[in-house]
Amino acid sequence: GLLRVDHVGIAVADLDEALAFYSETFGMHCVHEERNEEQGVREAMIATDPDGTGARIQLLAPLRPDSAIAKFLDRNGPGLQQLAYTVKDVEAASDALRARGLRLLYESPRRGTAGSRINFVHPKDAGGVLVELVEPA
Ligand code: V0V
Repeated sequence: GLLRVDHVGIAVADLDEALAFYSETFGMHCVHEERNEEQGVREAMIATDPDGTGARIQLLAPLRPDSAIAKFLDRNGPGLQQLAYTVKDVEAASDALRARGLRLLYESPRRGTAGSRINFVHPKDAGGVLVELVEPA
């Protein structure tokens, strides 16, 4: 099952500009940053609390024009792109949702932030929300 909200993902055109905005405007700070070539993103996890153990926001900037984030930005402009839940076992959670008739985007999990394993529910099967399942490393 779903354990908690892991993070909320926001599509941005420029990661450095977005980091500066969140820092200067909301006093949030970066707790993790990486490039994920497979997903075509540069991403940063930002938090309100010093150690980043509370709710986190994932800023997502495209690395390539054919990436999911680039396509989202073209269609919608910047904004909320995904809602991610922590799960204990991403395969088990994916199978349970498949059994309920939902489409998972990947047959087997892919690599997500900080060595996590991830999969996604198609937004058309989840009330218009791109739901991500995250099994932390
Ligand atoms: C598309 N749609 C969305 C959506 N993206 N609805 C809600 N939220 C979104 N983010 C709608 C779109 O408007 C269409 O609605 C419909 O879904 C199907 O669109 P499509 O043309 O078939 O599909 P695409 O090409 O827009 O792709 C959508 C999907 C794609 C979700 C399939 O974005 C994808 O593969 N996402 C998973 C990977 C991802 O998002 N990677 C970046 C984050 P109408 O017009 O038909 O009504 S990487 C990440 O999160 C990491 C590394 C991490 O967390 O660790």
